[in-house]
Amino acid sequence: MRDKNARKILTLCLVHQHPRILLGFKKRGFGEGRWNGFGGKIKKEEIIEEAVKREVYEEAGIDVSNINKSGILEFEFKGNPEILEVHIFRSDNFNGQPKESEEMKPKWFHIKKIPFHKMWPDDKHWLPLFLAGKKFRGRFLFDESDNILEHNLSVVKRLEENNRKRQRK
Ligand code: 6OG
Repeated sequence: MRDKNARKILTLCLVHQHPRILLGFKKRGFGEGRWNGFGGKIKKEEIIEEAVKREVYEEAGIDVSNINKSGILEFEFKGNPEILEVHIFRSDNFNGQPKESEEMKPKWFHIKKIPFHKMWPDDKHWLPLFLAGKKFRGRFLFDESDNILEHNLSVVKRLEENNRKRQRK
């Protein structure tokens, strides 16, 4: 057994068309006021790739066809037993025009001008690996003010999935 903590599986997708990347400004909910990729929870009837595509469509109004998993990160907040397991995907093409939704305001950024100071603090650690086309796994522990207390991050050849049953909300 890995752990007894509650685990929430989430998706996060970034469209990377070198040298630009599409981010969304989160207007409400968890991560409000930060730039991030697009994503969220997986519905009961969905496989993870379906959830990735649905979330990108709902939040940015575009269809991503080609998606590849880049990383799996675990996030924990001190004093909270819940583990967020975020599956990060890349896409290099899409159909449609990015448009603002109730949740996100999409915008292209040159990869040299990524607004790290207005993003989750973990992003500056793994986004360079993502942009370099690497696959990675890691874990971040945050305090109550979203500062990183501990972290580890490694490049992996393959992203093996765990066998355990996914716990869904
Ligand atoms: P909803 O709750 O809106 O989905 N997410 C994180 N992304 C980054 N870069 N760092 C974190 O560190 C994150 N925690 C969660 C996953 C939340 C969205 O935010 C991502 C989802 O795409 C703590 O349904």
